[in-house]
Amino acid sequence: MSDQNKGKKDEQLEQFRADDQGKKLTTNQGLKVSEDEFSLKAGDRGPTLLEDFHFREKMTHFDHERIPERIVHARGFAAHGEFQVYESLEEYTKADFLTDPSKKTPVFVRFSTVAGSKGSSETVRDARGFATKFYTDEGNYDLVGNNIPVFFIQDAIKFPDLVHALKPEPHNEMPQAASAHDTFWDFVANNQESAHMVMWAMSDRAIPRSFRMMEGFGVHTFRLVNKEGKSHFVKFHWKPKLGTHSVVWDEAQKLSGKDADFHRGDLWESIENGEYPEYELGIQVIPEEDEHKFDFDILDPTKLWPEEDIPVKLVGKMTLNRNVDNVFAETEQVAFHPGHVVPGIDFSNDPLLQGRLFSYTDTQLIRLGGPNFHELPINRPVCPFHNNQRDGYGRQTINRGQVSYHKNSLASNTPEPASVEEGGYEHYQEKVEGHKVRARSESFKDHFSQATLFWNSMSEPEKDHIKAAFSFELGKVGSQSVKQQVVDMFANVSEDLATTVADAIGAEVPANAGSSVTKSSPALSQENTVFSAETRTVGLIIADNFNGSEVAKVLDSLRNAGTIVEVISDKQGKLKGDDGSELNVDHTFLTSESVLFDALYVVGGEDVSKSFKHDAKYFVQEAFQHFKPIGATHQGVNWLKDNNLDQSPGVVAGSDPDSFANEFVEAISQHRHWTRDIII
Ligand code: HDD
Repeated sequence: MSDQNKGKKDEQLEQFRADDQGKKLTTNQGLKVSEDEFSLKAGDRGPTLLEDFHFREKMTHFDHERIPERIVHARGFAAHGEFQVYESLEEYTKADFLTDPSKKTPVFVRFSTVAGSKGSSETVRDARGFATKFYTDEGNYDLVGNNIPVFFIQDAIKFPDLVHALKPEPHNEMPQAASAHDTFWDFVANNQESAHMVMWAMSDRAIPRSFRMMEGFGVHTFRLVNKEGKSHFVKFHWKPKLGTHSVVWDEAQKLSGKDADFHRGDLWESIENGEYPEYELGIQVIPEEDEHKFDFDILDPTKLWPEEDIPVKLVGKMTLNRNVDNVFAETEQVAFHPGHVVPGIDFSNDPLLQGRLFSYTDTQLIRLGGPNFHELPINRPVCPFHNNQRDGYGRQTINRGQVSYHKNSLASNTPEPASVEEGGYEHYQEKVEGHKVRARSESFKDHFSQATLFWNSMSEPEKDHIKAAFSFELGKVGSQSVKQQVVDMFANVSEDLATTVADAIGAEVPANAGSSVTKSSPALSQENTVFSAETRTVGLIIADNFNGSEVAKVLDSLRNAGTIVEVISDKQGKLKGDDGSELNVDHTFLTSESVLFDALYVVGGEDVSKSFKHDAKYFVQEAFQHFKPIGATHQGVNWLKDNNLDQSPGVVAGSDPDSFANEFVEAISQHRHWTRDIII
């Protein structure tokens, strides 16, 4: 890691790092150990002795190595980085990290799936968590978001029900990390506020290509409060520099088997290679006085603010530039909480957010074993903290002095509260009145308009994917009644959607299917995202005796365009070109698969075996089915012709290395070629 990436947080973590390599083995008490293979026995064939403190310590520690996994978001992966605001946002907020453009604030970001267990696959259909801890000079600020801007429910009291329905069913603990089962869809049909988020969950957003290629959203409406005490409502966005891209469902399922670590591997490698993932922070702002000017309630977490109506202002950049040293110590023990705020950021009355403000500390108490989890290195703020909280399991701070209460005279009434001017947090003084009621606001009762807005915003391929996703998921549901209820529900979103899905799953379309909503929001379609060939992986299928000089030219162009080329052949070792040049084989047909690459470049070679041709054909056909760019030169061109693939969109065959490379890079940057004549 270069010095420029060392921030305050890194310096703090350094105090806790340990390197065991080259050291003598000791017990936890520091006693040097002379033997670590054999327990202490009465005779070399006799029973083990209780006296063996080394055995007992080693075994006891091992027996206690596991902690409860997160109830949701158990499967996650994280990285360190930094955030810098472009220009002072003092008009809206007094938060120090958002008003000082010279400040680099250390961050720790954990990405996750929601439903699966800690060891589950990463390319399942699910929302992704996108949780950011900003270690600011005024304390930790956590933006605990998802890659989908809305949520399934409107009130936190329903969260246990949602999660019980989504998780594997309790009688047989199946299916793992999947929503394609009866209880989830039964919940959906009977809790129709979920309609909008379900549309997102059935869309390509729920099968991202990479953590680096997905948006993040704070979901709720929050408040920004400036020095003068003026408040604005705000929604937070993360916009990935590489655009928002997805895999296709068949590919996602195959990836689950071929590489269950596909997303963490991608993040880890890109950081190790210095291709640091970047996201811009965006804010949408609504002045307090405009709260009621919209056709939805801005407190309702099942609603987004269309970007065309309320533009996203890009205000800063986050760069992830350092992998963790130890996944348990950092990624597993990090404790996020939407209630970790700093002066200048405040809450709204969104009833989902309000409930989250209770749940997160509560869950850390069981997961991390007591109230001192803030002392774990990854959770410590980079600014000092002082209060009268004491003791508890695993307490590390040695608080000196006689006094641990407020108010006091023995310590001159310290630690003392700070005034607002001194940086003391003051809750926004919103005027609130009302009867104590258990109720849903009338303004929260439209569950379908924005579900249709989302549908209307999709391109034709995106719509096809959504129809296929519903048909898959409901096709896995056993109860005919649940299937019918879901079709009835989504008939409120689109007749086209309901008709296609009903046909696929043997259900009836209700007579009054369809929606009168015609509005769309182009920003929601992935067709309007950023397209780039940067960091795309290209599998080069090649054999001995290839045309050395021409292939070298193409590889230079591909690398100059920022792609990562990996060599695939039928055996490991080195391949020789006709000019004596050499290529190292990275993968064989046995150890890799087309789903692991964004694009294929097929060169082949003279005299390849029948099995080479067979394996290469399988790779190419699968990549083709997944709409991926395929380039071919030399023998590869004939193989494409033999398989009738050469005339399709996104398939580039060529003989001149320069023009071929340009065309192929352009095809790679398009990500997928949906106009291919393929039935999904
Ligand atoms: Fe949550 C974890 C995001 C609603 C209760 N949530 C968790 C994580 C993310 C989110 C990203 C993982 C953090 C990490 O990586 O450690 N959750 C959301 C979003 C929500 C949301 C964007 C809706 C807008 N969550 C939500 C509700 C509740 C919870 C309504 C309960 C009232 N969430 C939890 C939790 C978790 C959690 C049980 C599990 C592990 C943890 O907190 O630390 O407390």
